[in-house]
Amino acid sequence: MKILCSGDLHLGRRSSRLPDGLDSRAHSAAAAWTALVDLAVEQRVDLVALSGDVVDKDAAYFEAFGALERGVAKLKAAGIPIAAVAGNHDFAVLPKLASSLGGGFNLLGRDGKWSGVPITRDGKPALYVVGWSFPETSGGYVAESPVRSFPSFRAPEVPVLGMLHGDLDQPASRYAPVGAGELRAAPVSFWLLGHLHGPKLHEHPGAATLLYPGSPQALDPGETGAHGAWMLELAPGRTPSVQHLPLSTVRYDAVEVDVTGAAHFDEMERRVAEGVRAHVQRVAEGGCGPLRHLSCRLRVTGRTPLHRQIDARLRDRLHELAPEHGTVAARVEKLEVATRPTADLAELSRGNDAPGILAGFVLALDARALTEGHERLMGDLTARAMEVRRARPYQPLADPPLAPEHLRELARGQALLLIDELLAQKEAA
Ligand SMILES: [Mn+2]
Repeated sequence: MKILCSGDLHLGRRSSRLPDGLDSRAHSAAAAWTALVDLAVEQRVDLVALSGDVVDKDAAYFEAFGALERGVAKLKAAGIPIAAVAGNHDFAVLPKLASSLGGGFNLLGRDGKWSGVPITRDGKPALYVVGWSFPETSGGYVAESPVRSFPSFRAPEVPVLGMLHGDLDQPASRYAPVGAGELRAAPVSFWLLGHLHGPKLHEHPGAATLLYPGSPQALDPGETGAHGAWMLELAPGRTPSVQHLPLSTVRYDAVEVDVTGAAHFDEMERRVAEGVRAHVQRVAEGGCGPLRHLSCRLRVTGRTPLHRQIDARLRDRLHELAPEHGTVAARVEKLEVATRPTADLAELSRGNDAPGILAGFVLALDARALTEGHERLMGDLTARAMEVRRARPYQPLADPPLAPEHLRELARGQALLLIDELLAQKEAA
């Protein structure tokens, strides 16, 4: 049995925070659903399974329902049935739609009551699908685990696919909290879950796999990484196999670039450009399907004397940073500068303020020329370090004793951190 799995489509929504000039309809949940349907027909799957939040709560009516209707009609014409459950977004609308979509669209678990449907292949039963939906009257909130009311039934000879929209291992959640343990105790071969927009696969030896397929179209910068659908193959007596198939035209990623040591703007900009370019290349060459737009949240880190000017300088030029690789174009959607200054210790040590005194201490440590005051400080520090070591929780770590070399490194590191902190406070003031 080949089953194309998806969920959290949120039909009616489009990928957010794209640059001006991109056709947002091409980057919509509806467009990804259309691509998913084409894939199902092309791959001659036996079932399309949708784990809830198929339609967004605030959906654009015609975009969502028009696309759903056309996709379902195309699947039906190809003889491919659909199994779906309702989530906390479409608890009210999906049951109504299911009635108008007619046979072939199987909404399971209406009114929060588990129900199942046999799926045949070549006229013979080949799979049993069992599912639970958010009740129409729930308002999108269910505080108890639906698995408590899981029916006791004699496991059929064929594999069983379980479907449910809910929050895994979050007992306090109001969105149908379920435990991995209770799911795996049920006579189900594979669980298709919904609610998380990022894909998540939970495999456990000798027990059912749990899969959050994630939205087929990435919709928000918080939903990083590859998005698509999953091809599941189930056969009696065989371990289920799943494969991620990229479908999203948009991908959101966090990209970090370290500019430590960059002494000139040219060098800093070269490193940033190189970091983003290398990321696009990695993604584009990693098998990214129909991906067109890579939206990056750029974080610049490291120690550099340019520290204070980087933000203004980069922000001005970010629009010029638009590397492409193959069919994928990248843009920086957001910039975070988390660099630190390279403190000039000799310069600092001329001052009589706290950073100056700390800088003098670090220089004295490096030169192994401690003043009397420094010696006293090291003495205090050693005593404090020994006290911490003797504390009960650290007993197992208390051997070997602290070497002077180690203490010096500890003092040096802490002094540098403190200098950074003090300078940052001065800057912010
Ligand atoms: Mn949800």
